[in-house]
Amino acid sequence: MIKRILKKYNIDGDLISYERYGSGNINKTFLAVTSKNKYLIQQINDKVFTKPYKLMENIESITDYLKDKIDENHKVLELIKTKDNKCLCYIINEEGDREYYRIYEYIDNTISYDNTDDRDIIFNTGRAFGNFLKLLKDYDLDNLWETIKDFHDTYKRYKRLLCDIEVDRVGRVGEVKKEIEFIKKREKYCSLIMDKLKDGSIPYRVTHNDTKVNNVLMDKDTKQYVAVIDLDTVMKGTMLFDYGDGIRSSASTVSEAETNLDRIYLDMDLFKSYTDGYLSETAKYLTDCEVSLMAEGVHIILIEQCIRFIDDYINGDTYFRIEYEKHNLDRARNQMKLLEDVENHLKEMKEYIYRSYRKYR
Ligand code: ADP
Ligand code: GN1
Ligand code: MG
Repeated sequence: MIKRILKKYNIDGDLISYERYGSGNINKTFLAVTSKNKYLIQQINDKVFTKPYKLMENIESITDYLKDKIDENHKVLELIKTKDNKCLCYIINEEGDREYYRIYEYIDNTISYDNTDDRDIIFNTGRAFGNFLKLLKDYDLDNLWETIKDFHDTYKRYKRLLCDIEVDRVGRVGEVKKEIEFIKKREKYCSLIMDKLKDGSIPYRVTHNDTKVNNVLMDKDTKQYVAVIDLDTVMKGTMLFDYGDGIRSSASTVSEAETNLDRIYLDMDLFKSYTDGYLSETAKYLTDCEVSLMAEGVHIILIEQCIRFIDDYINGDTYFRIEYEKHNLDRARNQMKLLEDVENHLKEMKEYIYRSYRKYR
């Protein structure tokens, strides 16, 4: 299969080996080694990204734009073209369905972390996503397709969860009553940020929308960031969710895979490092209202993540890749524990955000 795909692309050398790669929850990723180079092959999850050609138009346009802006120490994802000069190909699988594939140049000597307690790495992760926002600040917002509709509309996701609870498609609702109550208690927060976007209190920007710590490639030796990756969700949005999701995944004491709830906390040192990294790149461009809501960005993206994992569990695991039956339930419980700890630190977080903002603006 990998050979069939490679044949369609302008590839250097002959295939020597390939293996599944990375720990992304959505796409299927392979590292292929040829006699001359290394390539990152991805099967696009077309249940999640239902318009793969439009998705690739976004990525092509964003990467072209960034190439002219990036400094010599950093890299932009490099798409490999097919023999007929496209960024995407498909093959027909044994069931007669299309499978969509793209290929990136493999960025060597890098690593992506699912979790780390190294403050320098987290500072640099914040810088990477902050720099990404900064480089795209003049990019035309309306030049991007919406690759997943209402991706960070937390309230719509909440309403969808309520519907899915009613339907109880696979009979799991009875098992997660406690978790559902936990989420329902937080309904009032769900629409806060979208309302501010819609009434113009905060600006739409070109945002990454999936600022997980493992969506940055770090240099293995220097701990500097090399490239921001996973550009499938780059769309018009708010920086509050980019910052929030960055803290959610970078400043937890453990990864999303942790099932021992006693080990899950917000690490305030990592929180400070990420915040400093992010604001060192962005403080000069943010509005007062955005800065005033950054802690809420963390709070609300965590509520959203709890909603998404529980909803997927209730629906029979149709969205996130799972490795075992209760994986989504465990992920939801992990995020709930982190959310409670964030709620206990909101005041302290806000104070630090302002301190860091004053330092960098
Ligand atoms: P997903 O959408 O499934 O999260 P990603 O695009 O994030 O997929 O890729 C999964 C993993 O593959 C990343 O976390 C990273 O470790 C690795 N990766 C992705 N692109 C590259 C690349 N161009 N060079 C090196 N590693 C990469
Ligand atoms: C997915 O693709 P990946 O693993 O970087 C998801 C994010 C979630 C994250 C939770 C397109 O990210 O939104 O926050 O899992 N990406 C998409 O781990 O839904
Ligand atoms: Mg990813």
